Amino acid sequence: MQIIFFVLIFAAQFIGGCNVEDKAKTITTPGGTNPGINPNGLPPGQYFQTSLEVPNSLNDPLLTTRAPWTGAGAPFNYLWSFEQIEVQSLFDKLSLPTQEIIVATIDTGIDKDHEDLRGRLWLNPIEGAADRYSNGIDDDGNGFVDDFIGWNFVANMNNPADDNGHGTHIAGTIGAAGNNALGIVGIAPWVRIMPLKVCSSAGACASPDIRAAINYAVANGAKIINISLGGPDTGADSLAFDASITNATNAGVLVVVAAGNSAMDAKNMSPGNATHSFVVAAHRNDGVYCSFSNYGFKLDLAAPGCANRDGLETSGILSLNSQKCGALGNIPCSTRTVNTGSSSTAYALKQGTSMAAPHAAGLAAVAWTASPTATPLQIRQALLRTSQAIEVGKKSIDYGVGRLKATNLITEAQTAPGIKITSPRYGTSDTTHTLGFRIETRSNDVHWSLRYQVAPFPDHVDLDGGVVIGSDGDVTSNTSVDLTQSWTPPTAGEYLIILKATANGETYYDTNLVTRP
Ligand SMILES: [Ca+2]
Ligand SMILES: [Ca+2]
Ligand SMILES: [Ca+2]
Repeated sequence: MQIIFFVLIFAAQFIGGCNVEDKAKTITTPGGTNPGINPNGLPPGQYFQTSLEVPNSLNDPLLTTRAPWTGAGAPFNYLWSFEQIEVQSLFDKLSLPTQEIIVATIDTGIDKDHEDLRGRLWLNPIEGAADRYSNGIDDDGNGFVDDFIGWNFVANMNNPADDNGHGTHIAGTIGAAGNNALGIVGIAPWVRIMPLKVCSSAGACASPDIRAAINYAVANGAKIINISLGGPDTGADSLAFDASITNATNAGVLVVVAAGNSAMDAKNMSPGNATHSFVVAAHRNDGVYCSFSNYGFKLDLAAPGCANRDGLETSGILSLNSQKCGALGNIPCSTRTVNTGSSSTAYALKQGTSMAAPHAAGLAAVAWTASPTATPLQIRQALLRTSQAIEVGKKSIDYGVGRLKATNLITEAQTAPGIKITSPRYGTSDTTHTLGFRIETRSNDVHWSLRYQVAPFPDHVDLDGGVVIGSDGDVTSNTSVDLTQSWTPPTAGEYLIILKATANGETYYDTNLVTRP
């Protein structure tokens, strides 16, 4: 089996890095010995609070502080990204669904004892029992022994300790506790985080581990998976990711993937280039795209990922810092970089598309809170529709459909149909293409059309322009259909395919790119 190593795609030191190594690694079968959670450590109850609510007020101190930019010249608050996506105004309009929303973070693990994550972790309903989380028995028969809060696929144990810091940062952006008078607030602070560790302390992540983690998340109830890592497209391995992420989507899970920090076309980065990956680029606090962010029409949208307004290079995304080192997370870190200007080592600034993706994953959780029965394609469309277009009606090569915003998310989550071009894979080259697409209607009929625009493309492509490939009558309300359209591009070249759908006077789009040799 070919083993591909991915690297985390966050901080500046990895820009242009994305090294692929093909050295072999032994993947052991889950199960067997369990060197993980110390039975004398915190009991499961410490990770789980039964009383949940959407916080209507927020007393988290870092929400409004401007340190280390205190003084008259302080240009913006620490949590500028939380402010920019305008999610807090929705909190008092939401009530929690009867089934909790679980967000899996496929990353470097988590600092399970972090003060601002206390009570926020997913707890396996069977393995989490006091007499089951450390008994060495796979009580729920899911193939993982004592997996009470997630899994460590690197060390094959039940302790997904974060010996890097990246995963804890991402978990905090999605779901740090709100209104607890500590630290920050996550975008959806009522979700459960399911930490799945696939990356080493050095940030190397093996693709079979990532796919195993995707499968774990789907099998154990996650609704959203955040993947802030990637590597170059490598053919068969990328096809395997395509299958895993399609399976996740068909199982009702939205997979959000960072676009990558290599300033190259995101279509070359796997697993972001998988058909159903929701691909997130990064923009700064002044709205301009981050210079390292990958680009291209595979992008879905852009979200906060860096900041350098007024030359403040330290003004990245503020979130949680893992204070644990060592494979078991049992060694306090004394030297981990903290750049917040605070004496606390519990919080840190990081920048990258890795930090942008969890903003979208968090808003997906908000959308699902507003519409618990929505499908992943409907949630995807809701996020696209409520984003702030760079040019109205156009898709941008640097931002996708625009900047992530929560403004109309509740309405969109409840009304947007799911529409998605499902085949062929992005960038496929062929003389004739069979274009597959899915339409999942809500309470209104959907009328669809397929069109193309031919390269060279402008930086902002008109989604209403182009040449009609086909269109048809209405897809009736409350149905899901998979349709195909055979199409031969007129000449050699690159084509942007646009699926346009109208429902109740509103317009929705999806795009794909194919070539004719
Ligand atoms: Ca188990
Ligand atoms: Ca057990
Ligand atoms: Ca907090």
